[in-house]
Amino acid sequence: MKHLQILPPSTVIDPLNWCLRGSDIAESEKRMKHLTGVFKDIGAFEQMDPEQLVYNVQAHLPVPEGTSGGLYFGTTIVQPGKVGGEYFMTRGHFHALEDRAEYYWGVQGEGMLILMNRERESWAERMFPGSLHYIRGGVAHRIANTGAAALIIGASWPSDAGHNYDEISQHGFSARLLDVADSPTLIPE
Ligand code: PAN
Ligand code: ZN
Repeated sequence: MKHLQILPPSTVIDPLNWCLRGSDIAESEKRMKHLTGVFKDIGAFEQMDPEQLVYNVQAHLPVPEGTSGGLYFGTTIVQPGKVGGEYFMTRGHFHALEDRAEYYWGVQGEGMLILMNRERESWAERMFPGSLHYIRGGVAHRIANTGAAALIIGASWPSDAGHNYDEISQHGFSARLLDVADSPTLIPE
């Protein structure tokens, strides 16, 4: 049917804010009320507005979840802010299939990609417009917004990677990114 046709793309990315429009797009948002247990300072967390938006994700999912050989693409926007001294950040996860890797890259704003391997060693990479990050399989990943404006990042991951959130929600990362004297610093748990 498509033979010799010239077609518009089924999905487009807005070059200004990297929002996706078109087909096969899933959207999710995480407000403070969805992030119980994520931040260290429970007292500060309880003072936050539960409706405060922390981050949202748009993902282009052109094949069913679990398809081997397929790829997904997503944009994550993390709002600026802190809970106590801890920057707004994503929940973070290992991939369910341990050897599945992922690319992240910085689009707008300033942030940090926080990584932890299976030996529970944690480190971080600075994110800024144009920064590129290859996340190996078996490495848990989350992003934190260390700037004053929204942090926008792009990501692409295999459609059979899956997400293992349980392990991070039970054991956390081995370090947290805190503002220490106006400087993002990894503090061991
Ligand atoms: C990203 C993340 C996204 C939100 O698309 O899913 O940044 O973070 P959490 O999923 O940890 O809440 C990705 O890493 N996909 O594999
Ligand atoms: Zn991932």
